[in-house]
Amino acid sequence: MSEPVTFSIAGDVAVVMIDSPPVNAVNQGVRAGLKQVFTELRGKPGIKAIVLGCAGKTFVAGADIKEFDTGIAAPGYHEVLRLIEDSLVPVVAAVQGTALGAGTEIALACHYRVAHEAARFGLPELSLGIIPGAGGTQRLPRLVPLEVALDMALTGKPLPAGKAAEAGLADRVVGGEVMPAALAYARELVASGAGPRRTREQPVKGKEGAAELFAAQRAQVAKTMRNRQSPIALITALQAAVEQPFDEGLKVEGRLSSQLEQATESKALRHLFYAEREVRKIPGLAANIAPRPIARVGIVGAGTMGGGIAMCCANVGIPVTLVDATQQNLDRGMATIRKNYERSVSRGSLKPEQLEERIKLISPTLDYSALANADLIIEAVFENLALKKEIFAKLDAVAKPGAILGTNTSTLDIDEIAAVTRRAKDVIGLHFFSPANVMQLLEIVQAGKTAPDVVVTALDIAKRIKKTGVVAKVCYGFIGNRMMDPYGREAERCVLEGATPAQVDGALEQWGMAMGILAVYDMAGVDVGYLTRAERKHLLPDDPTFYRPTAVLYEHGWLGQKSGRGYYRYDGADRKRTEDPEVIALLQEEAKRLDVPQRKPGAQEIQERCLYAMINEGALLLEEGVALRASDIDVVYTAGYGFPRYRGGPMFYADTVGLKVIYDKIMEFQKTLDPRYWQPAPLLKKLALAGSSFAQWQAEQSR
Ligand code: T1G
Repeated sequence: MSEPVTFSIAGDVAVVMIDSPPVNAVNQGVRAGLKQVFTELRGKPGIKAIVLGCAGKTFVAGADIKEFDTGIAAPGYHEVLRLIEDSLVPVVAAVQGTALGAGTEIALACHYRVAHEAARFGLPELSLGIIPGAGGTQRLPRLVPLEVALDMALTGKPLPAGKAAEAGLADRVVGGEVMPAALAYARELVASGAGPRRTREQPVKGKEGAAELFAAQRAQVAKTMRNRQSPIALITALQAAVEQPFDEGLKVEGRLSSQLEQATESKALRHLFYAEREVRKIPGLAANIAPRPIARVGIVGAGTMGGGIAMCCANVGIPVTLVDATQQNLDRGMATIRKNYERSVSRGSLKPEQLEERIKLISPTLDYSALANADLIIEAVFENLALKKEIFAKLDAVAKPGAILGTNTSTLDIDEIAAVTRRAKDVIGLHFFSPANVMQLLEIVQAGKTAPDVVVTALDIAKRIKKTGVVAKVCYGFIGNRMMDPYGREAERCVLEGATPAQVDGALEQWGMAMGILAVYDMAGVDVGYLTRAERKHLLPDDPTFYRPTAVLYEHGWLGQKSGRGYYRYDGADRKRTEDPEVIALLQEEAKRLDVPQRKPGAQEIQERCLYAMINEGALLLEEGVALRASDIDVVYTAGYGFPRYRGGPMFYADTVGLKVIYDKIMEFQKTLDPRYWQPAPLLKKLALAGSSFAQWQAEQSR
C-alpha cells in the first residue's frame, strides 16, 4: 500500500498529494501522513509556497466514517489542521470533485483555495447525525457570511465552486486541470508577497444579525428536524464562533461533536449510510456479473406511474418510448409530464431548455412495435392481473431478444405474469412508488426465474436514474407493503378502540413518522387500500373489525383528499387536514356495533402496537428470505415510507429498543389484544431469548 500522503518539489513550491482511494476519506494514515509532511516542510529552505491536492476524482470527501465506530486515533484533526494553518508559507488547496466534511475543513485550514468549476464544497455532517468536528463550524463563518455558513451546514447542500467563490470560500475557479492552476496561483502569491492568510485570524463575517438568525434557526429546526440533537448542536457551535475566541469555539465544537458521535441518532444515520450501499451487493450473485446495456427504455402505460417513470429516464438522458392504448391517454400523460417539468422550472430547479430536451426524449405512441428496439420495457398499467398478462404476451412478441421486461405491480404475482412469456428469465418486478419522479425507493423484485444479470441490470439502472434499488423476492406486498399491512391494521384498530384519527396519527408523527398512516390513506385514496383488500378477501382474516374504518369511509364515498374528506376534512385549498367529528362519531358507532372494547389507547401504546407489528412482520420476511438483510428493510422504510432516518429504519430501531423488550410486549399484546395478530415471529423470538439483535443475525448470515 503506497503512502497516503506524499510531496514533491516543483521549483520553490512543494506539492502535497493525498492518495487514499476511493474518495480520499481521511483516516488515521492520512492524518499521520499530513502531520509528517507538513512538519517536514515547515521552514524547509527554498520552499516559498505549498499546494495541497488529491489524486483521483475527488478532493477529500470527508472523514472515514468507519472511524466513528473505532474512535479517532492520533493524530487528531485539530492538531493536523493547525499544522497546515500555521505553515510559514502560503498553502493553496487544489479542489476537484466533492470536498465534503473534513474535505471542506482541510480546505478551510489552507490559506487559499483554487477550485475546479465542477467542484463542490459541503458540510453534510448532519446527514450522519454529527456536526463538523475539524473546525468547520469555527473557520467557515470566517470566510463566508454567517448566514451562508449556517445554511451550508444545516442543509448539508453542497456549494458549487462558483457560488463558493462568490461567498468567499474559493479564491479562484478554473475550467481546466486544478493542480497546474493551483501551482500558478501559488507562484502569483509568492510573487506578490501575499504570505499565509490564516482563516482562524479572520473575523466572523456577517455576525451583525447573529442573535435573530440563531433564534430563527432554532425555531425552524425544532419544527422541521424534531427529535434530533445534531441540528441544535450545530447552531450552538456556530454561536460559539460568533461569541467566543477561536480556540474556545473549537473546544465547544469538539465537545458537542464527540457527544453526538456516540448518540443513537448518529449511529442510526451511519447505519443507513452503509445500508444504502450494501443493497447493491446481492448474496449469491457473483460480483463480476455485468449489467445488460440499457440505451433505450419502453414504458407501457402513460398514467401517473408510467409518466413518472418516463421522467426518471428522461431526467438522466435515456430515451423513452411511451405506449398507451388511446391517444387521449397519451396526450393526458404527456401533458402531465410537461406540467411536472414546468413546476420544476418555476421552482428554479430546471432550466427551460432542459425541459424541452427531456420532453423530446419521450416518444408517445399507440404502436407496440415501436418497443422493438427497447432494451428495457416497463409495464405500468392498472393493477389487474388479466390486463398485465395480456400486455406481457404482446411484449413477448415484439421485444427484441435479451430485452428485459419489468412490471411495476405492487401486489400481483410476478411469477404468474412471467409465465405468459417465453422469456421468464428476462422478467423482473420494478416497483416504483408514487410519484415515481419524486420517490426515492425502487423495489426490485426477483421472481422465481429472473436471471442474475437481469437483477444486476435493475440495480444498475436504479443507480442511473438516481433511485435506491432494493432487491426483494416474491410475496404479497414484497417488503414495504407487506410490513405496512399490520402497521395500518393496528392503527385502524386503535381508532375502533376509541382513539381519534388525529390521536393515532399524532402519536406516530410525534414518534417521528413523516405522516400518520391514516393521513397517508387519505392522501393515497381510501379506495386504493379498500379495493386491494377486496381483491384478496378470501385471504384475509375472518375478523369483521379488520380494516373496518377504511371500509366505512369507502361505503360513504369519503375517499380522502380527492373527495374533500376521509379520516379528516380537507376544506382549504392547502389540503390542511382538520378533524371530522362526524367521522369520529360514525366510527365510534361502528365500534359499538362490532362490540369493540373501548380501550382508548394512548400515544405510547399506539406507537408500540403499530411499530412492533411492523417489526414482527419484518422478522418474518427475513426468515422467508423475501428480504435479503435486516438493513435492506431499513433502506426500504427510510427511502420509501417516511420512516425517520435518525431512527435508522424499523430493524435498526428494534435493536435500539432491544428485541427482548419487543418480544415481551408482543406476548403481552397476545393476552390483551387479538392473539391472532400477536404471534411473535420465530426469528424475533429466537434472537430475543438469546439476547441477540438483527444486526448480529445479519452479520452471522454474511459470514
Ligand atoms: N468514509 C468511508 N467510506 C466512504 C466515505 C466516507 N466518508 N464516502 C464514501 N465512501 C465509500 C463508500 O462506502 C463506497 O465504498 C465508496 O466510497 C464509493 O462511495 C471530521 C466528521 C463522496 C459523494 O458524508 O457522499 O467528514 O461501497 O458509492 O456515488 O467534520 O460517497 O465501494 O466499498 O457513495 O461516487 C462527511 C459521504 C463525513 C461524504 C461519492 N462526508 N460520501 O459518491 O460513490 S463526516 C460525507 C458521499 C466528516 C468531519 C466529519 C459519497 C461521495 P464501497 P459511493 P459515489
